[in-house]
Amino acid sequence: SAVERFNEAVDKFDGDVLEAARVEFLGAKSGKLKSAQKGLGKVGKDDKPAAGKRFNEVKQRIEELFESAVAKLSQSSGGGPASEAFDVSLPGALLPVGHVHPITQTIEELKDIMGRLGFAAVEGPEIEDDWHNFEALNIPMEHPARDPLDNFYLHAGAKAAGGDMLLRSQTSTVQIRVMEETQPPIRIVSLGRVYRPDEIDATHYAMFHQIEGLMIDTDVTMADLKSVLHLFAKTYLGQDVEIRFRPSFFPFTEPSVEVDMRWNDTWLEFGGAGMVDPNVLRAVGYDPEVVTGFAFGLGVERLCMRRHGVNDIRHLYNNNVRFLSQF
Ligand code: FA5
Repeated sequence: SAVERFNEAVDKFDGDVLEAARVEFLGAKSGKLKSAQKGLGKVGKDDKPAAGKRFNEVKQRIEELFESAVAKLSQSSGGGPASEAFDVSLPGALLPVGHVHPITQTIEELKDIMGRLGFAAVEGPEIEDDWHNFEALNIPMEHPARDPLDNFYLHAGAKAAGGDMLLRSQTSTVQIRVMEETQPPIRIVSLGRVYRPDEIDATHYAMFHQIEGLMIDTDVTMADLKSVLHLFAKTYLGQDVEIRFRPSFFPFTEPSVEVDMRWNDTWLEFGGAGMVDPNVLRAVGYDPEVVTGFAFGLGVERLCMRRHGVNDIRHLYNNNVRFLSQF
C-alpha cells in the first residue's frame, strides 16, 4: 500500500498527497513504521533477528519511495503533470512593455485620416533612380536640386540607366511610380522615409518622413487641394488650426505653394503643394488637356512635434526611453 500511496502522489503531482503519505508511513509519532517498530518489542526472542531484518528492508524501501517521489515532484519543468502544478492564480512577473514609436503612431494616424478622405496608402522604394527622383519630376540634369551636396548618392557603381541611384530626397517619387502604373482617377497617399544631408538642428534631421498626397482626375482644382489639406489639418491638429498657402516654386507643380499651419498663435511651415505640372503629366503618359491634379508633401516629424509639443526633432531619434515611453 505504501507503493500505491507514493505513486498516487507522483501521478497527481500533488505535494499534499505526498505529505499525507509521508506522515502515514514515516511519521515520527504515529506513522506505520513507528508502530511496526514498537511491535518489534513483542516479537519472540528467536524470531527477533529475522523480524528486525525485515523491518529494516521495509523501512529502507519506503524511504526510497519517499525520496524518489520528492525528486519527481520537484522537477517542475517540462510538460505533463508539471503544468498542473503551476498555480495560475499567482500574479505574474510584470515585464517592461515597449511602445510603438511616436513617428510610427503618427504615420498610422495620418494614413487613417487620409483613408477616410478616400486616399489609399501606397509605398515606394527608399533607394531611387534618377528618373523617379528628378527627371520625371521635371528636375532636369543641370538643376541645383541634383547637387551631390544636397543628396545621398550611392557609390559610383550603383547606376541605373540614365543616372546615379540615390536615397530618395522626397516622397514625390511615389507620385511618378503610381501614375506610371495606374490610369486616373487617382487618390493616393504615401508615407515614408526620405534622406537629405541637411545640417541637423531642432527642426532638421538627415533622415525624416514625408506624407505625400496625389489626386488626379478630370477636373481637380486648387480649391480641392485647399479643402483636403484643411480637413486633414483640422482632423489631425484640431478644429482651431488655420491653414495658409504662400506662393512658392517646385519644378513638379504649377502653381506651387508652401503650406503653413497656425496653431497656438504661430505660423509654421509644414510642406509644399500645388497643381501637378503638365510636364509631369506628360512624362507619365497622361494628357494634361484631359486630366489635372494636385499633389502635396508634408513633413511627418513636424506634424508629430506640433501635435505633441515636442520642441526638438532629435528627441524623436535619440532612443531615450524616458522620452519614448510618454507616447
Ligand atoms: C518637398 O519635399 C516637396 N516634395 C513637397 C511637395 C510635394 C511640393 C508635392 C509640391 C507637391 P520641401 O523640400 O519643402 O518640399 O520639404 C517638405 C517638408 O519636409 C518641409 O516643409 C518640412 O516639413 C519637411 N522637411 C524638409 N527637410 C527636413 C529635414 N531635414 N528634417 C525634417 N523635416 C524636413
